[in-house]
Amino acid sequence: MFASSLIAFLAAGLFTVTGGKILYAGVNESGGEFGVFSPNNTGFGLPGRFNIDYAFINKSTIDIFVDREKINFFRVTFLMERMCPLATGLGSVFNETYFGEFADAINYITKTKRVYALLDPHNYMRYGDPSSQPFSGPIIGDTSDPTAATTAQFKAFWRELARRFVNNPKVVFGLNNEPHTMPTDLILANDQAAIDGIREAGAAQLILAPGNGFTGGHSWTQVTGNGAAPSSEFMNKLVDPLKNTAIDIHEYLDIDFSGSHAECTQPGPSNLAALTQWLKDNNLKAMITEFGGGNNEGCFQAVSELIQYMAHNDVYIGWAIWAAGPIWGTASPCCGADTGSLEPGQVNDLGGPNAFKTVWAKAVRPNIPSDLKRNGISSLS
Ligand SMILES: *[C@@H]1O[C@H](CO)[C@@H](O)[C@H](O)[C@H]1NC(C)=O
Ligand SMILES: *[C@@H]1O[C@H](CO)[C@@H](O)[C@H](O)[C@H]1NC(C)=O
Ligand SMILES: *[C@@H]1O[C@H](CO)[C@@H](O)[C@H](O)[C@H]1NC(C)=O
Ligand SMILES: CC(=O)N[C@H]1CO[C@H](CO)[C@@H](O)[C@@H]1O
Repeated sequence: MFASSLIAFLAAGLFTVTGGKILYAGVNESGGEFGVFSPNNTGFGLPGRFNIDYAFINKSTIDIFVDREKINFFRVTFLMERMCPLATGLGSVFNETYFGEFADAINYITKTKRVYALLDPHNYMRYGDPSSQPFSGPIIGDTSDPTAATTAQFKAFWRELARRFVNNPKVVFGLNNEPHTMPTDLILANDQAAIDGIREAGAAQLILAPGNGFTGGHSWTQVTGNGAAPSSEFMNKLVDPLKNTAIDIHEYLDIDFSGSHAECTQPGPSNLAALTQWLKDNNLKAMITEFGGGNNEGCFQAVSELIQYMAHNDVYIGWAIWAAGPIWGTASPCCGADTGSLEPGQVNDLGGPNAFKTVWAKAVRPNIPSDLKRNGISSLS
């Protein structure tokens, strides 16, 4: 970054640094985006059937997480093609049925249980064809693709979604899940448009902004897919008039950072060192909203180390492990068939205890802070 833009950035100031600690700790609630995976079959699973193809939460397991495990944060996934049907396109026209189902889940978490919920459009910064996520669908804002939704549409979508939650202080806005293989300056433009839309709606809650390369922490300062510039060169240029935006990071601990292998061979702390320094240098904070490990001692240790690393570095304000959620069926969410989901009461792919009884019990539960934020608007402090 040039000195002049550095000064401009410091003047704009994304937010002020306060005493650091983990404010939010919890789990992903996956399922609202399910039922569309069908390679080369555009539109498959749309709109989908509630509680058959997709579902957001099981209220009983939310009770378990909040009442017994004492977490205060859930990342709730949904699919933009369901929220904004293809017929009307990305923007402010929602499918009210789908929105109502989603809002019911968010309201249960935030109003009945009185903890925080991160709204997660699980779309990889793409809209139009989720049939082979993460790679299918036109990239939002790609002006060379006439079928792509525009950055302005993305802004209109976020303005409308934020407007609907403007009076709910326990909501957090996650701009998009895992952008990748696209120009990093376009991610910046889309993130900035969304921030502008949310603030125009009058919503003051915390925003989480992703970078490139599946928003991976280990590669934050590196070139990622198709030669895209490092996230570190762009994501410090975001401007939030309310200074309530943090960086959204994903970090798996297996060999290729995908969360698809049982062994944890990538050390979180050293892989995150460059990101951590960048956050400090730029006065930024981050949350790690996806990470995970398999059902084995090496991963229990690696997951513990990652959570403790965040607790000891005050640029990190929260985390959510991947993933609980009601309708996994035989799809293993993370880290090998013997791991399974974190949904209490379910079994792993082999019929054995799932990750709630293994990974959560061994590596997460002992590391849940006892002083998590319980009241007030979602914010950086
Ligand atoms: C989908 O289409 C691509 C490109 O035409 C092709 O390479 C691939 O084999 C197809 N996949 C399936 C499952 O048909
Ligand atoms: C809206 O969503 C509901 C629930 O998934 C679905 O039944 C309905 O067909 C959808 N409508 C449109 C226009 O997509
Ligand atoms: C919801 O979770 C509870 C507690 O684990 C379980 O008993 C119940 O079967 C679940 N319901 C559904 C529909 O998955
Ligand atoms: C490891 C893993 O499953 N991570 C994922 C988060 O969200 C979707 C699932 O809906 C995956 O495709 C991501 O990569």
